Amino acid sequence: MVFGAKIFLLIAFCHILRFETYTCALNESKKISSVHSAESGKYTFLVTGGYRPTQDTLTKHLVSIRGPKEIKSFGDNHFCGGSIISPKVILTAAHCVCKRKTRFLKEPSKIIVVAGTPKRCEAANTTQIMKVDRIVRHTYYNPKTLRNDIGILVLQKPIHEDGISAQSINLTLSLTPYSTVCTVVGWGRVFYNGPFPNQALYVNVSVFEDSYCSSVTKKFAYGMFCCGDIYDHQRDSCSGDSGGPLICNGNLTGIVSFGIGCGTPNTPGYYTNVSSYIDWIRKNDSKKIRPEILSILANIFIGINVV
Ligand code: 4AZ
Repeated sequence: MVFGAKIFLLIAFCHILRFETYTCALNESKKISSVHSAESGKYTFLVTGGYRPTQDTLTKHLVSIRGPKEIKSFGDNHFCGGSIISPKVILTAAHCVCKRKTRFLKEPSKIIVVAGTPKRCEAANTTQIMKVDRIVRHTYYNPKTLRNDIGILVLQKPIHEDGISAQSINLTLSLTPYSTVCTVVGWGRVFYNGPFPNQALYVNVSVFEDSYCSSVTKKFAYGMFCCGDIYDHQRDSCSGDSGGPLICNGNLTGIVSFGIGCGTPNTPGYYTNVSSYIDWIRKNDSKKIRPEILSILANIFIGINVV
């Protein structure tokens, strides 16, 4: 092959890589554009069916993922949750980092990450507003089936971790047994189509058996698990909680992914199983060039040298 053709191939390859980095699967998530008013008195609970913690030890792991500009006031651009897994890395859902109903990733400049803010609408002296350097979504994320609903935001600068307002959380490395009681933390709607709370809320749910998760929806697949409370169907995550943490025994075990409404009787919430994606997370949380890409590049260069 002539030298010019090889250079052309190399440039084309780099463009394909760039394109791959900026595209992702169709996104089913609905953009949160308006805040509905709560029908007061109709709902017993404040996440859906959640509570205000008396001792808040988990919100320090949670960040608010927001659009680039507030609409009217601080925090009204919140659309998803995320978890701090290292000072520069936020783990979230793929559907939070993709443009709606497209395979395209949002631009890093169109997302901001707010850490150290237990109250969504109030900037405190612990509040850290972070810019995004790089966005990654799982290569096989599928917005129709919601398989592989996992994504990473790499920040431009590290979050200052003080152990109180902002702190990394450890990942759960192995499967969590059924019936384990876990906690979702988030600023998601307090009931289906309801308002978003100011304070991050907790909801305790237990891990259900896979056979039950798959009996409720055909979407259930590898890399997911489902949770709820058999005695209280209102205990659930909801939109705005998406991408945020489900924490079991102090570790990050699930990422809020999807559901059939929120708090609907006999329909659990579905979570991305963090322990199924440990290798993917490790591969994508740093700037290292993937080994398979290195080898393709090396082949091209060796080819050029040989001819
Ligand atoms: C959502 O729309 C959503 N009940 C997230 C979680 C659940 C439902 C909906 C789980 O982002």
